[in-house]
Amino acid sequence: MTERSLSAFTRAKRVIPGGVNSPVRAFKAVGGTPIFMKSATGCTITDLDDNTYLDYVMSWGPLILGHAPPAVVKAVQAAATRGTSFGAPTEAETELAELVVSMVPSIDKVRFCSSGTEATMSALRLARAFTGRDKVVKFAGCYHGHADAFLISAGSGALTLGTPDSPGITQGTVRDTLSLPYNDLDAVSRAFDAHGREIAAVIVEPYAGNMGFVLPRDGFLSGLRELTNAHGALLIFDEVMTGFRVAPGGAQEREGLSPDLTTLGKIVGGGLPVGAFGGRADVMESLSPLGPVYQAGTLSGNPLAMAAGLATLRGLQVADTYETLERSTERLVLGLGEAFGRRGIPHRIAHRGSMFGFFFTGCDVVDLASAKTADTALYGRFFHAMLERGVYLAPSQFEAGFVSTAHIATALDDTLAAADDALSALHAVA
Ligand code: HOZ
Repeated sequence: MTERSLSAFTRAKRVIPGGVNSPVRAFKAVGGTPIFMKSATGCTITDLDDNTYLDYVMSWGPLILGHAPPAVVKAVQAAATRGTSFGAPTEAETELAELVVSMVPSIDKVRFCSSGTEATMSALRLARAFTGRDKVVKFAGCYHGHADAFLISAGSGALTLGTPDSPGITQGTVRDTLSLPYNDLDAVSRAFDAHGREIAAVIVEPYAGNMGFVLPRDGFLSGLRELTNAHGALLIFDEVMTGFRVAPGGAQEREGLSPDLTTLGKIVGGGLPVGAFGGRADVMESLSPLGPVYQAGTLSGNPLAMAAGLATLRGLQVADTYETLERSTERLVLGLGEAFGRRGIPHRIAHRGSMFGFFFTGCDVVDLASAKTADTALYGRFFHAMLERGVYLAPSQFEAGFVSTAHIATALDDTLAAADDALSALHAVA
C-alpha cells in the first residue's frame, strides 16, 4: 500500500515540476509513481505508508556507512549547535582537505563546493584556463552533472528520460564538447589527431555509473593518460561516485593512475551537499584568489557538511572496511547473477568495491550503445517486483547500485530471497 506516497506526489506536482527535484526520482523509466520517503536507518528506508525497504540506492552513493550512522549524526548535531553557516573559513575545511589529500595521492590541493555538478563545472573552467584551450572530450553515457558542457550525450536522468542532449545549450557549447564512445581509445586518438591543440581536457568516469555500471577495458584509462600527456591536455577523473567508494583513493588507486584533476562529491559530504575538485598544485593554484580563475560559493565548506564528510571519511579508516564492503557486494552480485542464470535470463552483472550494476542483455556492455541493448521493460518489471518484496533498487536501468557497511549478511540474504521470489513471479506471468 502506497496511498500516502501517491497523495504526496499529487500535491508535489502542483508546485514542483514533475513533483520531484531531480528527474530520475519520478519513476518514469520504470513506470508507476515515486515512493515518498520519511526516514531511514542503516540499510533500510521507510516510506510515508510505513513500508520499509532494503535500500540499494543509498541516496545515489554518499551513504557508504549506511543511513544516519550515529557518528555522522552526532557530528552534524554538534556542528549545528555551533552555527549552521559562517561564510568565513573554518578549521573543519582544512581538516577535511587534509584527509582528502592523504587519501587521494594525485590531489595536492582541493577546493570544496556544494555539489558534484559544481565540481565538474569548475574543474573544466580551470582546465580551460590552465591550458588556454576550449574543447573538452567526454564519453557518451558518462554523466558529469548538469552544466551545459556536459549535457551532450549525457547519462543518468538525461539518458533515462530521453534528453541526453538537453535543449537550452548554445551551439558554441556543443561545438566545444567532443563526445566519444566509452572504451574507444582509437576514437580518442583520432580526436587528438584532429583537434590536439584545442583540447583542454578529457573527462571520464573511470568506472561509469550513469549508463548503468560499465567498467573500462584494460588499457583504456592508461591510454587516456598517455594521450593527454602527449598532447598537453589535462586528464580529469570524475570520481563523484567512485571516490572513497571503490577504494580509499577511489578508482585511480585501484587502477594505479594519476589524473591531473579529480572531481568528488557524494561520500566526501557524508550525505550532506558537498562537491570538491582537486589535483596538481600548479593547476589548482590558478584558482582565485591565488590565480585568475573564478569560482566561489556562499555555502562552500559549510560547517555541517564538513562535519558529515569528516565523520564519514574517518569512519572509513576502520580496519577491513573496504574488504568487508567488497565481500558483501561480491556476495550480492554472485547471488543475483545465479538467480538470473537459473531462469535463463540473459544478463551482465559486475561490481568494483561496493558499486554494482546489472543489465538484462546477452551483449557485453562496454559503452552506451551496448548498454542500450538492455531490456529496460524487464528491468522495470523486476524493479517493481523487488519493491513489492521490500527491496529498493534504482528506478532506472541506467544507474548503479550501492552497498554500505550497514548491509549485513542477513540483509543480503533477504535481498537474494526477494530476487528469487520476484523472478519466479515474473516467470509465472511471462
Ligand atoms: N544523477 C543522480 C544519479 N546518477 C541522481 C540524483 C537524484 O535523483 O538524486
